[in-house]
Formats: sequence, structure tokens, C-alpha cells
Amino acid sequence: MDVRAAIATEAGKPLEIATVQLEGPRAFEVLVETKATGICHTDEFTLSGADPEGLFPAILGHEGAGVVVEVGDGVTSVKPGDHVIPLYTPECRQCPSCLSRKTNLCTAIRATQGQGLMPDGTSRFSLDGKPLHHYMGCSTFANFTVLPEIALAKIREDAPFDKVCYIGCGVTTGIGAVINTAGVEAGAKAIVFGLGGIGLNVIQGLRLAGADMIIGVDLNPTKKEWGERFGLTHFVNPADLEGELVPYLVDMTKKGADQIGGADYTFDCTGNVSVMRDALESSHRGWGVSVIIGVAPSGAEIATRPFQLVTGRVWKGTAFGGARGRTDVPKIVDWYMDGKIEIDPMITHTMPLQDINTGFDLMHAGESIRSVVLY
Ligand code: NAD
Ligand code: AHE
Ligand code: ZN
Repeated sequence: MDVRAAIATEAGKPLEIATVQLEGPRAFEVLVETKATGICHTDEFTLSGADPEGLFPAILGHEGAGVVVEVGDGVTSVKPGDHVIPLYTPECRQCPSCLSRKTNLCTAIRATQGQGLMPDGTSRFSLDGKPLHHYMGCSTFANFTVLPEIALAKIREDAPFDKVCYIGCGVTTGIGAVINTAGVEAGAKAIVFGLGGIGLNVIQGLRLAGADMIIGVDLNPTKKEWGERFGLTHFVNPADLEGELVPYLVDMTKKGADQIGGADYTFDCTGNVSVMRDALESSHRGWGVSVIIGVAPSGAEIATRPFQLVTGRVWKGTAFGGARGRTDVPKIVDWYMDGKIEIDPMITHTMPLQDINTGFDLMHAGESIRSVVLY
């Protein structure tokens, strides 16, 4: 069938809107009509050429919501008409990783997903007979897409696509990093570096967990007000400081008898490796946990003095907030529908597919939190 898509033709070039061909679903695959998709910084990361796994030409997009149109042989968990959120971290419930109960990183189809292919090693998308790569197993920058059954979370039908698409990445990543990865307890002190589409969700996750002190760090001064809308208690712009950032943050967290200072939990939501170091080193001696969420460019490496870890700080990372998508995503949709978490104010811009490059421009300019493409 013919579908409308935004094609990443090569690194650093704007997406090209075109009609491309999409084959129907094969066994254990599902054809989905995409109704809405967010634009995440990771789409920009891959489009920029910084992603070591980046492939071109490809149809990017991994933060969508839509409706099942057709299912392939053997599909049992969804049927035409079901509302779904595509999962870049699938949940097969059978692979060693899923069975371990220690990680959400299902390995059932990771190898082919990283090659921009469906699990049978082929692509469903093509243009003039030449294959186009899938992206993160989702390719939501097309009005129809094909996914493996294990990469779809079935959600309630009254949830609005234009809002819950954000649960496909940003919301789940931010809130999940707090709840699943860090395990933040009530009364904790936390620092969030980078208050964008992910960092604001970390902040609302911290509020949900009952954190007492939530410090936000961002170079963009407009992010102070943004953070405060979701529970930020203090804001620091490193550009306004005369001295070093880490001692300044450690000082802020000193309280009463605890004159060592440092946050119980810190989160990197920038993808900048020197920020990751600051995040680790501003966590508390003896027990601080620092969670890396941001993705860093090809070749980048993190560094710190081993002494930072010897003295009890823990460096962790998280993908998709540690969430098991088919199990957890429908619950997060319920949290949104029940008013436990906010999404609407973070969706600052919407646009038709035709204008998707404007969404990337707004991100570069620091003007959007989330842009959502409506089909
Ligand atoms: P965004 O562009 O919306 O926000 C980034 C924020 O970081 C901006 O507010 C920016 O001003 C701030 N920032 C940049 N450099 C900074 C610095 N040196 N110090 C302080 N603040 C700085 O991006 P986003 O969508 O929120 O994504 C954030 C990161 O998380 C990206 O690297 C993205 O690829 C990654 N990500 C990871 C996962 C995961 O599963 N691990 C999921 C989604 C996104
Ligand atoms: N391909 C990159 C890494 C990109 C990355 O870390 N992706 C995250 C999701 S970011 C969503 O916005 C992820 O889930 N990683 C785990 C996985 O299996 O891909 C690189 O550096 O190679
Ligand atoms: Zn994302």
C-alpha cells in the first residue's frame, strides 16, 4: 500500500516527505495506522549522524499511538480496531532477559531492530523498489507502519492519541527512571540535569514519589518556570554561577546535621558526558545514585575518579525508564486518564506530517518541550 512518510535520507539533512510503499504484516506482525507521534531528542540524535547505530535512508519516529488495522498469522494479543502504543523496547515475556525479571531490555528482536529490519531480516518499507530502514522497530513518522506483535502495548480506547503518544517514550522514560530505576523514596533530595521533554517527566516522577527537594539544572533560563509547573523546588543555571557547579549543588543540599551534602538521586537528561560526570559527583557520598538517561554521541565516553564510586556513589543507566512496555504502558495511560500525571501542558506544539521539520527546528531553538505530529 502507499503511505505518507518523512524519510531521513542522510545525516544532517531535513526529513523529506514522500509517498512510500508499505508491505502488509507477515506472521506475528501487525499493521498499525499511526494517529500521532511525538518528536524525541533521540530522533534528532540519529538524524544528526551522532548515533553509531544510525542508518539511512530510514523512517524515524518512536513515540507514537495508533490503531491496529490488520494482523498477520499467529497474532493473538491484538486485533483490528485495538488502540496501541508502539514499543521500541518490546516485551516478549519469553527471552532470558524478560524471564530474568532483572531488566526491561527484551532481547527477542534486538539484533534485527538495530539493523533497521523486521525480525525476519527484511524491511516492509520501500521507495521505488528500494528498501527503507525501519527505526527503533517503530517508524512512527509514517501514517501506517508495521511492527512485531511483541512491540505493541494495547491501551484503553478513550485515551487521546495526541497526548498518550508521549507515553511511547518521554513520559515513561522520565517517570520510570524515578520509580523503576532509581527507586526514589518519599523525602528524598534530587537533582535533574536538563529540563526538556525527559527531564520534566523526571520531575513529575519525583513529585509522585514524594521527593522533598527537586533541583533542576539547565542552561536555558525559561526552563525554571517549566520545572516549577511540575514540582521543581530550586533552579540553577550553570551560566549564572561564578564558581564550580558541583560544589554549589552539594552546598544546596546540606541540611541540619548532614554537612557532607549531595543529592540522594541525580538524573542526566542531556546526553552530555561532562554533565553526566557532574551528576554523579553531586550525588551523596556513601549512597548517592546517579541515573544516566541522555544518549551520548558516537565516540563519547564518561569519566570520573574511581574514588567517587569507592565512596559509595552508584552510576546507573536506564532505557525506556526500565518499563516493561506491554505490562506497564497501559497502566501509565490509566495514570494519565485518572489525572495522576500531566501530559497536556508539555505538548507545546502540534503539526501535520508535512511540517515535521518545524518540530526539529523548535527543538534546536529550545522553544518546544514536545512537538507532536498529528496524522
Ligand atoms: P530536549 O532537547 O527536550 O531537552 C534537553 C534539555 O537539556 C534542554 O532543556 C537543554 O537546554 C538542556 N541542556 C543541554 N545541555 C545542557 C547542559 N550542558 N547543562 C544543562 N542543561 C543542558 O531533549 P529530551 O527529549 O528531553 O531528551 C533528553 C536526552 O534523553 C536526550 O539525550 C535523548 O536522546 C535522551 N533520551 C533517552 C531515553 C532513554 O530511554 N534512555 C529516552 C528518551 C530520550
Ligand atoms: N543507538 C544508540 C543508543 C540509543 C539509545 O540508547 N537508545 C535508548 C532509547 S532512547 C529513546 O529516546 C535505548 O532504548 N537503548 C537500548 C537499546 O537496546 O537500544 C547507540 O549509542 O548505539
Ligand atoms: Zn525517545
